[in-house]
Amino acid sequence: MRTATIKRETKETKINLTLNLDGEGQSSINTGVGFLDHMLTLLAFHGQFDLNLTCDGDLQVDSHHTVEDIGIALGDALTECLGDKRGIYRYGSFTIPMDEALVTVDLDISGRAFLVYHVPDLPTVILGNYETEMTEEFFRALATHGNLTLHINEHYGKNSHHIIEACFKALGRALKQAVKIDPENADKVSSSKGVL
Ligand SMILES: [Mn+2]
Repeated sequence: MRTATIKRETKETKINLTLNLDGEGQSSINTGVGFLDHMLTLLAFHGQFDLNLTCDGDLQVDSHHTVEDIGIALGDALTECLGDKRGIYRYGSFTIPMDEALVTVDLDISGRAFLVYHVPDLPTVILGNYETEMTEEFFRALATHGNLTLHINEHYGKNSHHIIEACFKALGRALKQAVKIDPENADKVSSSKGVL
């Protein structure tokens, strides 16, 4: 089983996270940010990961530290779960429609952290207690700590909830493809260099 437990504590957030990459999409998530809980539940479901997460963050400030630090913890967990990345398909691409919104996520578990984020149409600044500009910060933290090349492209959309939800669902589906073990190459690293 590819699992990781991350405990991360700073003066701003206290996070406990367990990730099982070979799970069934079950999750128990309590971050104090309802919209983020909703997004991470979808990410786990569509990625078919099991994810348990609690965060006690400084929400009296805003959601910034909580959202960013959860991205860091999840990226660290992904890196730990994947180890030397032997056998994985490595690449994933998925396009998700969510009512009027359409988003594509393309990713490479490359060992080189890079985020391309083209999501220009978020008309709503705050959803519950979640600042929508934190979406980019979450994905940057995840890409950096998960050592992912992550491209997120919104094609169009009007409703901020729909657009962000499409991002998370597409990420879940693309990750599911990329971390899956290729049975024909289960003992090989998917790079001509021999290392990812
Ligand atoms: Mn929703």
